[in-house]
Amino acid sequence: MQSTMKTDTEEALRKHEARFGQTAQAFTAPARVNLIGEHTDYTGGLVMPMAIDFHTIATISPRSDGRAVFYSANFNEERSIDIASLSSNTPAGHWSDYPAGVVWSLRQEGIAVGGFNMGLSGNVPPGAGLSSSASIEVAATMALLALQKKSLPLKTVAILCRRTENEYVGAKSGIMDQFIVAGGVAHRAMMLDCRSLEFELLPLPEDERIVICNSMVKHSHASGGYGDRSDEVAAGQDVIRRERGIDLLRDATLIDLESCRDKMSEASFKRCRHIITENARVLEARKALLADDLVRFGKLMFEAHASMRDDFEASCEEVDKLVAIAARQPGCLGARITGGGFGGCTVNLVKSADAESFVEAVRRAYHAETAITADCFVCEASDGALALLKKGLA
Ligand code: GAF
Repeated sequence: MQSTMKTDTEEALRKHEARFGQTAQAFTAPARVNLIGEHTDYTGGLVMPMAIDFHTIATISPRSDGRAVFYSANFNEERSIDIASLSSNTPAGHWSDYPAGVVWSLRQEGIAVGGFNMGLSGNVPPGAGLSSSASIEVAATMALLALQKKSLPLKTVAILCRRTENEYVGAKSGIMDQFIVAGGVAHRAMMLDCRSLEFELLPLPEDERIVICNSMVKHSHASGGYGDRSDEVAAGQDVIRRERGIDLLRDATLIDLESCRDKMSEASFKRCRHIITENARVLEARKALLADDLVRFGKLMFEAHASMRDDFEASCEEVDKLVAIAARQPGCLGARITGGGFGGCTVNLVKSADAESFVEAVRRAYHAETAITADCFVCEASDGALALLKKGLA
């Protein structure tokens, strides 16, 4: 979809000029898919996402009245905010909370932002578990930094966008999405250590493709199960810290967890078991990728799905159906739910030669079972916002 990025950017710049009567600069951020390592990021664990070829475009031009005016082409809606009055308790439960939260978060970082007009547009499906919110946050950050003639390193960009999400929007997410959307590299997956923020770029296989299937069941992180799960994990982690002196679940074993079983709820026990086994799967998946053992990698994806479904209880009937359908298709090596859960997408590892027929077969079978038409795409690992900017493609 990168081929549409240039035309979409030109269109976004034209619309900005028509709406605000000013020429603008444009900045782009991709979406992401997580290959393996779900709900491990906010416990300082391991994840393996890649940036993908969907995009959000933020166009920006200055204004002199100290106001932030946001226009969403997707919603055809405008919102105007007095920048001086922004505080962490002003979110409105609206799409504009994400870019407004970035202005607030930049201020926490010591970067004061003057008035501006910002246009937002893009093709990241919202509520699908592909990080539409991180994509908006990172695109808005790049635009606002450019307006202030500043740049920040990857870690700082990711941290300030996560702060937007946690402290302004009010979603308890980890740092994976913001990090990969800002720091992704074309043709590579990234294994990110969410404790140290050190990362390793990993080659993707040549004979297999990553296919995303959208169950079309929408989720929201600011409400619902995500927050409950993170509370259940935190409660379990507190017990392990107290009882075993182990700070983070990534350093705990299943034996450590078992020894604390009667001191935590059954829910916390199962959530922690998912996190401990999932961190181990990420390490195994890295080894498999480096050894070009995609059969092993796919098996780990199926196991990760079962753990999200049974221990983390963050899947749903439709997504489970998508995974089961995928598993029956020729050339499918692995399939699992991706992202926060409770709906959204599956990520599938499919032999290149079977990828197109896989898409058709999954759509057909899913529709037959649920009467829902799934969006399915064969996707590419893309550059993150910083690499796009560096290459002059933002
Ligand atoms: C969402 C969150 F935003 C991420 O931080 C991560 O926790 C993910 O769900 C689950 O792995 O995308």
